[in-house]
Amino acid sequence: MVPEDSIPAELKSIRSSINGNTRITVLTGAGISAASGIPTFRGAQDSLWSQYRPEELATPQAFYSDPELVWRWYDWRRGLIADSQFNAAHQALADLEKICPVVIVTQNVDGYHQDAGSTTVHEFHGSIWRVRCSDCGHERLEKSVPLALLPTCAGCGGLERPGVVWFGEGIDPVVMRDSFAAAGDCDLFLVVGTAGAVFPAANLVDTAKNAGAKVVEFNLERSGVSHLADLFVPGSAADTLVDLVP
Ligand code: BJW
Ligand code: ZN
Repeated sequence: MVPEDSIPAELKSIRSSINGNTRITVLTGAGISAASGIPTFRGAQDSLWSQYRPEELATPQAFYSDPELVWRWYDWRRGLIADSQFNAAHQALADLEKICPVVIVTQNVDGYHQDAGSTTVHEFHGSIWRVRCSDCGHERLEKSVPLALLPTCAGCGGLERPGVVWFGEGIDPVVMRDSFAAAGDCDLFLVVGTAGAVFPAANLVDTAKNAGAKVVEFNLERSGVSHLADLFVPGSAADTLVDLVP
């Protein structure tokens, strides 16, 4: 939280306009969990992908050519997420829900929005806590860390994979439909901690903008979708998002 007199006037004005009838949709990305100590994908120093090339890890091709490498990466990330927790930015979004309807579309797989108490969360890129059989498609929740390498399906013995969406894979059609519906039917659209570089998630911002929503972005730096924002709020989301809550 920043001192009241240093909150931008435009942000204060949006805050005071929020009431029980305001419909808010939020798109979040890795930056919202950065203050929890979870590395972002494309950030500078501690980016996950400054250590690993994305195409080595987050594609079906990578998984089928070296499932152990990919599982080790996911197991490492599951450990980081399990050892940390949601932060003030996730909390602020959960708090907003006490005032008005809030739909969260998250590209993150960590589950922190639900942990913070948000009730309507569309996991656009899946969840790191689900595993899915790559042969029969059976999905289950698996919270244990570390996982035995390599996990196999109790039903058919097939190799299990993380329940996430990799490059070249489609978004779950129901999640896709509900997310775009929420973007196209809101008064205020918040974009929090995403580089806006991965599609179709980034298209949610265009959808909201074209439907007439006010778009407010919270990020350390400008992103691929900043040109669509009516207001850009610089800084860590854990510090700035709380200033939006009435
Ligand atoms: C802070 C902060 C702080 C830091 N406070 N801010 C159109 C054009 C071009 C290409 C495509 C296109 N449509 C589709 C594509 C291809 C592709 C794509 O987008 N490629 C791009 C690289 C160009 N998309 C796909 O392949 C998608 N699938 C698809 O389109 O399928 C079509 C199809 C249809 C039917 C059948 C079959 C196929 C799928 C994309 C899946 C992405 N998956 C990943 C991995 C998920 C699982 C996992 O977590 O391991 O999703 S990749 C990775 O990127 C992850 C993230 O969710 C996603 C977005 O990253 P995000 O959240 O933006 O993080 P960063 O690190 O990039 O940015 C962090 C931001 O936070 C920065 O801006 C910082 O400044 C900021 N920040 N600290 C506030 N404290
Ligand atoms: Zn199976």
